[in-house]
Amino acid sequence: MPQRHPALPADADAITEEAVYRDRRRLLAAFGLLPTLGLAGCSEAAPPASKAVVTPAQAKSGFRTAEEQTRELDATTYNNFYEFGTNKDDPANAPKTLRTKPWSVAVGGHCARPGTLALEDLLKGLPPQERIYRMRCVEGWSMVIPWLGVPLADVLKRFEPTSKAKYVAFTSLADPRQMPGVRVPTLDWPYREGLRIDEAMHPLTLLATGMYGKALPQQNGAPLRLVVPWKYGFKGIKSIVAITFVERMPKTSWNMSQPSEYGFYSNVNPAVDHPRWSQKSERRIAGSASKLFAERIPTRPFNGYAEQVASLYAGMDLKKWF
Ligand SMILES: Nc1nc2c(c(=O)[nH]1)N[C@H]1C(S)=C(S)[C@@H](COP(=O)(O)O)O[C@H]1N2
Ligand SMILES: [Mo]
Repeated sequence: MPQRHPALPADADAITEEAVYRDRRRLLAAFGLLPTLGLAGCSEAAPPASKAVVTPAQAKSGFRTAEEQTRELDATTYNNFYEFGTNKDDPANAPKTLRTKPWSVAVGGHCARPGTLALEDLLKGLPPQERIYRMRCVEGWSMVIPWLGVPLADVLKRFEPTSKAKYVAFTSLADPRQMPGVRVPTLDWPYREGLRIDEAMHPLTLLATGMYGKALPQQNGAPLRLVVPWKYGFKGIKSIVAITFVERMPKTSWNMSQPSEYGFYSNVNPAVDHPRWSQKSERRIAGSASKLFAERIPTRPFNGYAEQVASLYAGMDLKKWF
């Protein structure tokens, strides 16, 4: 177990991150066996519709950061991908059983052109762009990762969503033959995530196919995963097989598992503590700082992307819509 680093601020004393992580797993053991618990996860009321405006220049200023990057070795060996086990090194150590070729994605719901497409066709004509984003896990650690991918908006527009498409729901593969963790009811499989349509269409929202100049490794969500840099890492659903335009706020896995602890929005917010730990600071795993020696730094609203995304939430009480 890592020792508490001397650079820890006082507010981090309440609970060590290792304890947070063990606690998250213990809760899963207690509640994950009850798949119907998810009922409380869907919010009934509709949030205010946003009138967000983000200029191309504003958006672009978030596409990269000069902050020290996380070493590829750390980003590919310290993972959360419960379909391959709940220990941080389980996903990297798992046999390479995920068959990513061929891979197809079913796109449907409220759109004029639904269809199931081979991954190559889904991304046809959209060259991968590099985005260097901060990623902040709800557990209190963060990384800076160079992704390769395409703006989710460019993909979604091809399906011509209708005015009923208020949200976008995403589903991961859940095949016990390819993903050993799916044989264990740690979550109500398949892993599910969702975004409001304007969040999905935001220029920062990336459908990633690679990282560090290469294709995504299995443990990071090959062959296709979501990256939403202003939200907690669990919104970045991996190994996506379905994208659905829906009218109502979709169910999302961590919210289904623990509705009082993980909201639908899950915007990074140092002012809203997790019920069991502070979110004011984070352990930055970057540069020479490995997972064992990373120092804590302050967590920023919207993970430092407030200039680009705060307008999406104008008029919303971010304590209520957490
Ligand atoms: N399908 C699926 N997607 C997932 C997860 C998961 O367990 N299953 N974990 C999430 C969490 S909690 C985080 S922090 C990120 C971690 O991404 P990384 O391992 O590539 O850093 O993936 C997210 N996407
Ligand atoms: Mo996470």
